[in-house]
Amino acid sequence: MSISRRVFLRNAAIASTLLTIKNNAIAKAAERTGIKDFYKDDFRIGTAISTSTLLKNDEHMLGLIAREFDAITPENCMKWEPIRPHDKEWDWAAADKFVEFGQKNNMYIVGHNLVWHSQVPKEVFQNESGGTITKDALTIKMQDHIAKLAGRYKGKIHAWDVVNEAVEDNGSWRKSQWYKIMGEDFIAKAFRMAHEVDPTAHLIYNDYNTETPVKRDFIVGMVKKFKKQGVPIQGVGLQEHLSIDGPSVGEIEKTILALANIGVRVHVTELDVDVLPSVWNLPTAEVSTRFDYTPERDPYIQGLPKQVEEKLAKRYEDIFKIYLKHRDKIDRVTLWGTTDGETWLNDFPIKGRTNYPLLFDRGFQPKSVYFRLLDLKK
Ligand code: 9MR
Repeated sequence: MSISRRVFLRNAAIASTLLTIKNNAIAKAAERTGIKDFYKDDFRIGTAISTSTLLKNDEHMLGLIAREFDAITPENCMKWEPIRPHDKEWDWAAADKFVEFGQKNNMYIVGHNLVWHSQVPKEVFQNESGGTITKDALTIKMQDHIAKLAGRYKGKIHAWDVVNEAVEDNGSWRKSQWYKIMGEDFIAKAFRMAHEVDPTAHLIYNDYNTETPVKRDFIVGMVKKFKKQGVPIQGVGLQEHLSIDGPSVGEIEKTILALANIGVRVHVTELDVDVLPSVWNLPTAEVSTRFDYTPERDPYIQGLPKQVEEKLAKRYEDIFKIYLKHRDKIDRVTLWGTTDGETWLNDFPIKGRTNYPLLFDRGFQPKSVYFRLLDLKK
């Protein structure tokens, strides 16, 4: 049994009694009851919370999250479609619970997200007769949305993913409805609006495949231009939906360095490591992509073989070594979910597979990868 696993088990058993013995060295070690505590001098460790966890008030999951993480992101409940299915219809239930939970546990609360091409009702882009809305009218809608959403949680949300995924993998603008109707300055406008509504929130541009050189260069160029124009952007989110085989940590490092170099903070916003056979060469997080299910594409239904588990642990270790090396540039490392049972990767890009991308297993127990990450901080 590794030292970290022993420390973990011992901590779970004796933390409560030892916490009172403040100056005792053993008590100090036992205070580190979750991975967040092991990394507290480096960066925050976060997770995404699902809508069902919030609405069901899933105490098992919420207890685990409170013990292990000190930053939270709503996996879906603040996106346009779920929170505002129709123009005048808002559903605040899950989002309010999310913010309350974060406040109660003193967490760094991330809002996700204000402007995205996905999970947005198509009527947002239509006028009353069903035609395409004008640029001015869409600008007003964007303003209204940001004012209501960021305004409701003003002073409570520490960071906003203001714009999500505006850039294609080939290093060009994504031709979203936002882009087509408002032009490329929809991004700068969204940041200015968010800053006006909540001047203390840290504002982030968030994207995936940021390790791809052409995409990285494009994003760096965009942010540099924004900074020059005084657009209030303070951070860039690297989603880090990675695979067990790639991309290389060298490319991840180049992105961290390039962003730090232009004066923005780096946030790892949606980390997970896909262990299943890859069925594509397409962007890893393009949510519209789907493939057919076949048994060969779902090889680990009965459990993850030891050697794959070891490979996963090693992959996480290599990735975290790079984050630690650049801890001065990184504010937060957020996992995209807590347990393997709830990951979006069980259904993407093929529905109904059994994936193992996170730190906790389907029974809510820490996996060997979790202990490997504690070992890095021994
Ligand atoms: O994890 C989210 C999943 O439950 C949703 O069905 C999906 C659809 O939009 O969005 C997932 O989260 C995405 C995140 O909001 C933005 N980056 C990519 C994430 C994975 O698709």
